Amino acid sequence: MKALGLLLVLAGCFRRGDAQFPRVCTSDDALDSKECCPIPPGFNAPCGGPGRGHCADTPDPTVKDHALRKAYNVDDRRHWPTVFFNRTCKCEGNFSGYDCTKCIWGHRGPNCETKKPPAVRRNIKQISAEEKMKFQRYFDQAKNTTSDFVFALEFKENIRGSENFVNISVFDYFVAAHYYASRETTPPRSTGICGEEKDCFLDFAHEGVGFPTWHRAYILEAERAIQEANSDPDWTMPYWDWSAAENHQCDICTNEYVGANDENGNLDSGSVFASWRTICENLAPFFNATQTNHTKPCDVTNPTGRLKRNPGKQDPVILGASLVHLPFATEVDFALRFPVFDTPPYNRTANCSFRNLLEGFAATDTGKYRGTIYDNGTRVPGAHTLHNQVHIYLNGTMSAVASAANDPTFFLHHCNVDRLLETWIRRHGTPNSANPEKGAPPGQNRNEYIVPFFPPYSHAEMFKRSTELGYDYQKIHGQGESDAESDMGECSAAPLGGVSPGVIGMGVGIGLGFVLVLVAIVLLFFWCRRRRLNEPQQQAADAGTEMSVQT
Ligand SMILES: *[C@@H]1O[C@H](CO)[C@@H](O)[C@H](O)[C@H]1NC(C)=O
Ligand SMILES: *[C@@H]1O[C@H](CO)[C@@H](O)[C@H](O)[C@H]1NC(C)=O
Ligand SMILES: *[C@@H]1O[C@H](CO)[C@@H](O)[C@H](O)[C@H]1NC(C)=O
Ligand SMILES: *[C@@H]1O[C@H](CO)[C@@H](O)[C@H](O)[C@H]1NC(C)=O
Ligand SMILES: *[C@@H]1O[C@H](CO)[C@@H](O)[C@H](O)[C@H]1NC(C)=O
Ligand SMILES: *[C@@H]1O[C@H](CO)[C@@H](O)[C@H](O)[C@H]1NC(C)=O
Ligand SMILES: *[C@@H]1O[C@H](CO)[C@@H](O)[C@H](O)[C@H]1NC(C)=O
Ligand SMILES: *[C@@H]1O[C@H](CO)[C@@H](O)[C@H](O)[C@H]1NC(C)=O
Ligand SMILES: *[C@@H]1O[C@H](CO)[C@@H](O)[C@H](O)[C@H]1NC(C)=O
Ligand SMILES: *[C@@H]1O[C@H](CO)[C@@H](O)[C@H](O)[C@H]1NC(C)=O
Ligand SMILES: [Cu+2]
Repeated sequence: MKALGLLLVLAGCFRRGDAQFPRVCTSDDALDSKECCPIPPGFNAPCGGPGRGHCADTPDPTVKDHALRKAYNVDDRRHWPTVFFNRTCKCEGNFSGYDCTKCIWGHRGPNCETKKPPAVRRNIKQISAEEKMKFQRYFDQAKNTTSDFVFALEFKENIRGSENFVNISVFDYFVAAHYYASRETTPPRSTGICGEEKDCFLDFAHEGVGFPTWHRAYILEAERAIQEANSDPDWTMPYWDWSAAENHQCDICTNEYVGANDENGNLDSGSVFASWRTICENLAPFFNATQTNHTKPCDVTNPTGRLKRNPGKQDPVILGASLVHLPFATEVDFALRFPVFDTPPYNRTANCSFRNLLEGFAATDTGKYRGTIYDNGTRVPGAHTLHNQVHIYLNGTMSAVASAANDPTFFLHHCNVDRLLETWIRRHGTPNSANPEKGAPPGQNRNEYIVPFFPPYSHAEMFKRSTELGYDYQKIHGQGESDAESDMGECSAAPLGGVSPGVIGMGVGIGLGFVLVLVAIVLLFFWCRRRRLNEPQQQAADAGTEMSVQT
């Protein structure tokens, strides 16, 4: 029963929804006309007028190959954001934002004409005491500042007007946005559309090729929102390099950083974050109660709990022995060696994919997807590596997709995940082929819009060197260190032909190339043998753990 409870809790449980838009666009008129083209303060034309922006039909880059997913056809997030608004501001020059009063990433100045030097995101373990306090104070301020965006308390079909939207804090906007992108579908199950779990599983942010770019956009938006809430445009999000954590345990789980905790997982009263309330967190049983019969989205006005964290206390029998410590640097090295960004079918089952290794559904010894299996009657947990492992290891608010972003640790963690994406980009480049034009889960193809940001922009716009987006990292991961290695697990043979110079290393002689080919042949031999031995064994997926890690 306890085990079942765990699985259910980890299942991310229910993913109800809501929607967010600028307060000025949620008037009855704007909602009716589906037009969000505000006149900015101090201007007299929508979107600022000539030279700044004008109102235009919102393009719809949606790839129409989701027909098999019944839920997609009725989901509020389909063809984002056109279910809500089909005319939005088209900004000119370097202007950006829902009313064209902001600048595109990395630009500043009254006309956004200046490209600013990249802002450097720093290792939180290496910033000054003053900077650490600033991190806490700035987050706390964001939690206490009302956002320009409001959230809906109803699904689209029930939204009648402005009265259905409520205020939300700058921080909670991000909690709700993460929840919104990854929740299950909008239609109440009572409509019968969501007969089965698979019909309703629609995650625009995880379990797919869009995972790194989705979270890149998210951290950029959050960084900017925290800067604005604190009137400090030069502040940068710090990152937590968990692969370098002392003893592979949470070295930022102290009051100096994100807060210490007691043996029950409650935050220490000395932490700034101990008083925080969480939203959109409801660990009700999966498929039951509200899940089966939800008629309203997450109530963002109703804080339900407090932050929980109990690092390393996750049950190793159920989830795997590695879940009691943080990922190793050698596992990060392994993932970064993969020159292919992602492989079909671009979801959690992808093999030999950098993205799936980084996200954490592929094993960091074989490079292959591994779900839960039953080996001669014994349950063997699936792979929960790198990003996923950090979430589960923390054993609390961070361990379920629904609630994860309530914890400030989420932002430090994802800033580091973004740093690893950046490391990959600097080693392997940004070929268009890295992000597929079609074939990815809904909303995760390269030109599709990143749900639920508004005004909309695509994954492709995030797949660039970070310096083009106006930021950099104090240090990218282990430059040079892993180049000498060639181990790619069971994937060594396949992508060898396409290996980029960075992987083999510049100046590698013909001799080393020859050795690599030999190694690949030997590995291929053992891999084939192993596969044959494994074939007769049952490979059943365990629904509970399959769902456990998608933050
Ligand atoms: C946008 O939505 C409005 C209101 O539903 C509708 O009348 C109009 O035809 C739509 N425009 C486009 C381009 O889809
Ligand atoms: C936009 O920014 C670039 C620098 O990145 C600058 O060269 C260009 O002049 C700017 N464009 C406008 C219209 O201000
Ligand atoms: C911020 O905190 C003050 C004092 O605790 C409180 O009165 C106020 O309502 C808070 N504002 C928001 C937007 O949460
Ligand atoms: C929501 O916030 C705005 C801006 O701070 C404020 O004008 C408005 O009164 C708030 N609405 C409610 C219902 O609190
Ligand atoms: C889910 O609901 C069914 C029917 O109401 C009930 O029998 C079952 O015990 C519930 N499961 C959980 C885990 O609460
Ligand atoms: C579904 O929820 C609504 C509103 O909470 C409630 O009135 C109704 O009785 C529920 N239906 C079932 C079958 O539980
Ligand atoms: C934390 O770990 C305990 C013990 O392993 C487990 O029962 C519990 O469900 C976990 N909680 C979360 C939220 O991961
Ligand atoms: C992954 O994609 C394949 C091909 O579209 C599909 O058959 C499979 O069900 C997907 N797996 C998951 C877990 O979504
Ligand atoms: C991934 O690799 C496993 C083991 O080699 C294989 O069984 C599976 O079919 C592969 N999955 C895909 C999507 O290629
Ligand atoms: C499977 O498990 C049974 C019972 O534990 C054992 O007797 C048998 O040798 C095992 N078979 C293999 C192939 O490991
Ligand atoms: Cu996430």
